Parts: sequence; C-alpha cells; structure tokens
Amino acid sequence: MKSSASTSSKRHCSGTLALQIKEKARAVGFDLVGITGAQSPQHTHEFQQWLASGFHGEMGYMAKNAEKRVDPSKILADVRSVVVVGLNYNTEDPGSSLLPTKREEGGIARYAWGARDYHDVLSEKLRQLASAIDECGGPETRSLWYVDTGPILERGLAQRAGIGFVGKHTNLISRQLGNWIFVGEVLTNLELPPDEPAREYCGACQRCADVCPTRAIVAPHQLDARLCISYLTIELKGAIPVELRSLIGDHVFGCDDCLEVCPWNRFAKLSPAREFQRREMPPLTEFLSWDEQRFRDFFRDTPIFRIKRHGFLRNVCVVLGNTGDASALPALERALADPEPLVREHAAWAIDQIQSRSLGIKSAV
Ligand code: B12
Repeated sequence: MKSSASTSSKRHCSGTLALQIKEKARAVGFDLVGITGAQSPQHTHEFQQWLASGFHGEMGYMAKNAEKRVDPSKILADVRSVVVVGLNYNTEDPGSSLLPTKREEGGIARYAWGARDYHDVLSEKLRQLASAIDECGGPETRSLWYVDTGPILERGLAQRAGIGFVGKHTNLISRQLGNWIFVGEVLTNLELPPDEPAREYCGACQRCADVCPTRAIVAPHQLDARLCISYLTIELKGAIPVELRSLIGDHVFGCDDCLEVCPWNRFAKLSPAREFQRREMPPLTEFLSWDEQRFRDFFRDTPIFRIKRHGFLRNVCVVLGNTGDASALPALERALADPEPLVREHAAWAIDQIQSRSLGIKSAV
C-alpha cells in the first residue's frame, strides 16, 4: 500500500501554517494543492449506491473497507484536515497527439506511458510533504499520506479542497490543467483553514459519456466499472467477457477515451516530468514472444508491471484480434502454446477474429 505515517519531534513554525504547507507542496513538485476538513466526503451516499449496484465488479477491496472510505477518522483517529495535491501528467499535447502511427503499438493509457509508476513518483513527494507538515506542526503532529491505494475517496476530497471538480466522467478536472492529473493527500491532526470547494463546470457537455465505447458512464458521475475498458484491461484478473472484447478496440492497457474528449483539456499544460514521458514500445506481436524475465525487465517500475505478463498478453491478444491482420497470425499461433491458459484462450479468440475478418465472415461476437 502506498501510504506511510510520519511523526516529528521538532516544534518550530513561522508564518501561516497553511501557506507554508502549500508552498512546500509546490516546492516538492505538486502542481495543485488545497486543504479540506476531515468530515466525510461529499457524495458518500453515491459511493454506497455505486457499491450496492455492484459497479465495482471484482474490485473487492472497494467494498471491504467501505466504512473507512467514507470516514477519514477511521484511518487517522484524530484527523482534522486533509491536504490534497495534484500532479500534472500530461506529457503530450492531446490535441495534436495520439499519433496514428503510435496507435499501431496499441493504446496505452497516458498515465502508463512513462518508465516509472506514478505511485512511486507521488510517494516520494508526499513523504517529503508529510515530514514538512509534521515539522511545521510540532511534536504532537501526526500525518498519514496516501496515493490511490488508500481507503480514501480521493476525488470527493479533492473537489472539496478546491483543486478541481469531479466531471461527468468521474475524473477530477482542473480548470487550469484539464484532467491529466494524479491525486494524493496527507491526512493530518493539524487544524488548518479549509479552502473553498470547487464548483462543477461540465454544464450540458456529455462528450465523455458519448465517446465511451462500452457505454460505461451509465449516468453523469456514475461509472459502471465492469464495463470500463480501464477495469477490463487492468483490474479484471481472468478472461475478458467475450461480448466486450471487440469493444476494447486497440486499448491494450487502460483507456483515456473519456478523458481525451474533455473540453477542459484546452487548458492542459505540458508536464516536464521525465518519468511520465512516453517511451518507445515494440510492435504488439513482439510481446507475445516475451518470457517472464523479458516482461519483467521491460515493465518493472511501470504501472503495466502490476497486471503481470499473462494479463498484458491477454490484452495484446484482444487488441490483435480487433485490429490485426494476417501478419499477426504466426505470433498468435505460437501463443496457442503459451504456458498461461489465459493467453492461449485469448490467442485462439484473436485468431478466429482475424480469420473471420479476412474471409469476410461476421464473427458471432
Ligand atoms: C477504483 C478506481 C478505478 C476503477 C473505478 C473508477 C471509478 N470511476 O470509480 C477503474 C479501474 C475503472 C479506474 C479507472 C481509471 N482510473 Co482509477 N481509481 C480508482 C480508485 C482506487 C477508487 C475510485 C473510487 O472510489 N470509485 C468509486 C466512485 C463512486 O468514486 P468516485 O468516482 O471517486 O466518486 C466520487 C465523485 O465521482 C463523486 N460523485 C459520485 N457520484 C456523484 C454524483 C453526482 C451528481 C456528483 C456531483 C458527484 C458524484 O463523489 C464520489 C465520492 O467522493 C481511485 C483512487 C482513490 N482512492 O480514490 C483511482 C483514481 C480515481 N483513478 C485514477 C485514474 C488516473 C484512472 C484512469 C484515468 C486510468 C486509465 N486511464 O485507465 C481511469 C479513469 C476511468 C474513469 N472514467 O473513472 C486517478 C484519477 C485522477 C483524476 N484526475 O480523477 C485516481 C484518483 C488515482 C490517483 N490517485 O490519481 N479507477
């Protein structure tokens, strides 16, 4: 879990505490910072409804610690404030990018383009921020930091801390940076003055819902994760439901379709972070010949490592089945002998898709 406690014995602080903390957040490299109280996030009820509808699918961890997610004091008993931060990960101009040639490699979600996992990048910065908060607050100060994996409704808190608003696609949108931002937070027992919550600025726009290939945004601000391509290609451990495979298109890891069309991205700025810059990928068919070691050497330290070789090759097969031609068949046929049954099954499906397409037969699914 990407989180840690931090305590300090020093007691010295000058100037306004909240301002100092914000300055420190910027100094360690965060683009956005805001402060909110420790009460339950807004829309707690909607979160509970989301769980009750089963929209979390196989993400059992979302239901397991649901009471913690809606009450920060179940994480840090005497919590008084939450310092929420945002980090820009936009490394390419969304308007001019998504280079058609790059898409031949398959669509990898922007957050996973780089050589490092954002959890690690944010963890380093959050650790520094939490120590600074403890240092400023004095010996009684206790702080806990999280990025992503903690039992926290990060986006609800982020909106209340004023760093952005939750759009209809359910992602946090900054009016200064668009929606390419990671979120992290420090829970602290310091009483800090809260910032103004952000208002919602989606208006009548619903481009995100309209563009989603699987219609996963079932209502504004409501995502049925079981349909979301990000869930299907990252969180789902086993076979991808056959009826959804063709809708996955060329998304080999995650999906940014709903994020790309957001009009607020016209304010996106380029992130200088080297860790998130897009790195070269081999053609998809090449991955099928990679063994565990090769996969690990290439993807270690990146978000893709998490789904392991068999998860990634499962996705590669689906994308080749959707986009590949006869030239992909030899690699897929070799994958029929892969040690992983999951890969073998998806390779067989892909072969069937490509052959049906070349014969002009519309496949059953
Ligand atoms: C589970 C999860 C997923 C799941 C489910 C996503 C979802 N929408 O719930 C899946 C695997 C699908 C996923 C996908 C992605 N994820 Co994710 N994910 C999470 C995680 C761990 C929990 C999210 C959660 O609690 N979901 C439950 C729902 C109900 O909560 P919520 O969407 O946050 O809902 C809040 C608001 O939407 C609002 N709300 C709810 N209903 C309503 C109704 C109305 C009317 C209103 C006004 C508001 C409102 O209140 C809720 C509670 O505060 C968070 C980290 C975290 N701990 O929060 C990262 C996180 C949300 N993911 C992140 C990212 C980057 C992604 C992807 C972009 C990755 C990708 N490219 O593939 C996609 C985006 C897909 C999408 N459209 O959401 C970032 C988002 C950053 C941002 N700018 O928002 C987070 C915050 C991680 C991080 N620390 O940076 N993710």
